[in-house]
Formats: sequence, structure tokens, C-alpha cells
Amino acid sequence: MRLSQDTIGQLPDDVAVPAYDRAAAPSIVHFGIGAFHRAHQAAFTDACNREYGAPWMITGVSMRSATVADQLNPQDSLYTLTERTGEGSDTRVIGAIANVLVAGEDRDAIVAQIASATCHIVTFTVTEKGYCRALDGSLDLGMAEAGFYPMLCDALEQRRAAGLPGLSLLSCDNLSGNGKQLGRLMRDWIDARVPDLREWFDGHCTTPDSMVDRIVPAPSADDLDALERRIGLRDEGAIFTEGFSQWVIEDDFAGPRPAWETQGVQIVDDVAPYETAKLRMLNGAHSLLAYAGLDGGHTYVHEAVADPQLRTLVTRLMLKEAAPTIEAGEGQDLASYAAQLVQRFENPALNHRLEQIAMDGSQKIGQRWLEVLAEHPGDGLCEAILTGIAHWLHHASGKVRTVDDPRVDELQAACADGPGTEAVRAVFGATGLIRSAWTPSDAETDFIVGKWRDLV
Ligand code: CS2
Repeated sequence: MRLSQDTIGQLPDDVAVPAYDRAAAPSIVHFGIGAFHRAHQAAFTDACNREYGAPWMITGVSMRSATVADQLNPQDSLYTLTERTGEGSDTRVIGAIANVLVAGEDRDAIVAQIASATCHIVTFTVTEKGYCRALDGSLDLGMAEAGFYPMLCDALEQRRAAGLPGLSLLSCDNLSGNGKQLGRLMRDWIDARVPDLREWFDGHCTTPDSMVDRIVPAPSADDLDALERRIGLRDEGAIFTEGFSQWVIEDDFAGPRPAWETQGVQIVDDVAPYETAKLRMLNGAHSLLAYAGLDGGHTYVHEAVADPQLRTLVTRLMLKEAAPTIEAGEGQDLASYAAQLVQRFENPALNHRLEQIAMDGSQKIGQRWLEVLAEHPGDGLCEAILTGIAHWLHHASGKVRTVDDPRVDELQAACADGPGTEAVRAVFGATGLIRSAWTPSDAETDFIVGKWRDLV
């Protein structure tokens, strides 16, 4: 029997259930309702809703497939969230999602929801590639046609016509300056397609920056079966995550928002120190563990980080390479942050697959590795990151395993002849496939090529 509003009463007593009015009109629309959102923003919002009278409900939008809609809609959008701490696990039902719409099927309903008077916030976890950025970081208008931009702008035009207030557009993806990037990309779209909306957008909408952090592995079939045996109901939308959760948001909202700060969310003037540390240390280490760990024959993050060689490498990446490029904020201690990250990676109950992290490398390494290489103050080489790049090129060549990346064809063509100076130059630098402020020096190129040769 499936979890739903009708069956929720059958759950064991140790599974907390939402007792608030879930019929309230949705006030948030979220693009990209994957596992991360359901373990993070939806959980923070659910926690607020449990304490305060008027609940904030979320309409989730699936950008690509109907999978999440098929999981959640038959369950009245209820699902369980299980925290696995290593010592045990704790399961509760999240009630903050009202319904799930699918971008390709429910366009009008999505636009109407964003244009409605009850909507105040639109949030995003569309992944790095979902922002449809061209090589130079501006909006690729062709790609953007199939993304969230047209729907969002149609809704904003309707809001303006109806005299409704603007919206807070809150990016929750792992990009540096995610809110600023979203604001710039939205303006690219508006200027190209609906230029007379520009003034209203500038005056009425905001795009706060935010740092999001929680490790959320894709659930496995075994996870779902074991949960069903434990709670007595089938939950096709179940999510499993770690105990840790962090959300830091720039205090720049256009209108009302949930009292997220009552649940530990930090609302601050400047997100940059948190965001830079998180992207360069956590995500940077993750990507290194992914490519080097897969080459080392590992499957999961906790296995890779237990490998003494890899552990030395990620520690070096965090403390010697990333940390010197981060201007720590007040009370931020990067050494203890690194130690805490290693502990989180070690959690054996998570079974976080390296392959999940290895996806979309072309979209990730810029903010995780290349910004560090461009900004690193020392004379010596950033050997850990350069080693990571060698493993990534080996991966991107397509000769070792399937590559899941939107730029896969170009990367494979550039790496077709295997390790060599030419390939490194074709991929990086001012005219390379992965454009960034970092152009590899001769010494860096030689280092990468040498490491890459050792792998083939
Ligand atoms: C990971 C992130 O898949 C990846 O690329 O590095 O999803 C990571 O688990 C989260 O950002 C943690 O907050």
C-alpha cells in the first residue's frame, strides 16, 4: 500500500507526520524537484510549517521527465525523509509539497501558478546546466527556449499586467554567485525577448545569492524496499540523506518568505565567504574523489575517502589549494570546516555513488577547481587539483566509462588522441572548451599530461 493522505495514519509512531493545513494555496514554485530539493528546502519549509500557523506550500516543477510527478502525485505529494547519521536513522514525512507539475506537459498551469497572487518566491535547483549558459557565461538563447526562462517571463508579464508584486527568484544551485548569475541571465532573456519588461523586473524582482549544502545520494531500489519493511507503506518518493544541512541566503527578498531562520537557515548580508568555501572545498574535494576514486576502483565516496592516497590528496586540495583563495568570513574556520567535511564524506550509511558526482563535470569544475587555479597565490603547483584534472580528462575521453555530460561530444573529440599538450590546450584557457580565468602554464600542462599518461 502506498503512502498517501489516506494511509498516513498507519505509519509507526516514531515517524513524525505533518499536522498543518496542506490545502493552503502554494506560495512557492520550485523548478527542479529532484532529491536535493526534497531533502533540503522542502525539509526546512516543512519544519517551519510545523511551528507556524499559515503554511508555505510548494508547487514543484519537474524540468525533464515525469518521474517525480509519478512518484509523488499518487501519494498526495507526501514522502518520507530519512536521515542516516551512521549511528542510526530517523524518518519523518515531509508535507510541504502541494503538487508536482511537469514542464513539458503542464506549461499553462506552471505559468498560472507563478502568476497567481499567492505566489511570492520562485526557487531553483535545475543543476548547473539548467541555467543554459554559453561558453562566455552569457545566456544561450537557443538552449534557454527549452528551459524555465520562457515560462517564468510569461508569468512575470502577467503579474505586471495584473498589478501584482514582483517575486524573489532564489537560485539554490552550486554556482558561484548563483543569484547574481540568475539575475544576469534573466536580464539577457528579457532584453532579447521581452525588452519592455526590463524596467519592471529591475524594480520589482530580486535574485538573492544562496549557499546550499546537504549530501543527498540518489535512492536505490534496496533503500525503498528496506524502508517499506520498516514503515509498512510503500513510498516511491522516499529520500535518504545525512544529518547535516546548511542554507545561507542573502537578505534580499522582494516580498514575504517563510521564517526559515527559525529552523537554522542563516539569512546574511553576504553569502560569498560561505559559498566560495563550500564550492571550492566540499564540491572541489567531491569532484576529485569522484574522478580519482573511480579510476582507483571505488564505487562510493566513503570508500574513496578511506583510501590513504586519495585522502592525502583531498586534504591537500582543501587546505593548501582551496583555502588560501578563500577570504574567510567572521567566525569561519576553514581548517575545522575541512575536518568536518572529511567526517561527512566518511559516513558509511550514505552510499553516495562517485558516478553521481562525476556527472556534468564540464559544468562543475569551473567553480570548483579552475577558479582556485586562477586565484591561487603561491608559486608552487596545485598538484591535487591538477591531478584531479588529469583524472577528469581521462574520464572525459570516454575511453574508460560512460560519460554523462552535456559537452560529451566536444570533450571526447578534444581528448581523442589521449594525453598530450594539445588536448589540454584545446580544453582549457581563454579559447578552450571550458573557458575560465585560468590558462594552464607550461609547468601545469606538463604535470597534467604526466599524470594522465600514468592512467592510460
Ligand atoms: C556533489 C553535490 O553531485 C555533486 O556534484 O558534489 O551534489 C554535493 O553532494 C552537494 O553540493 C552537497 O551539498
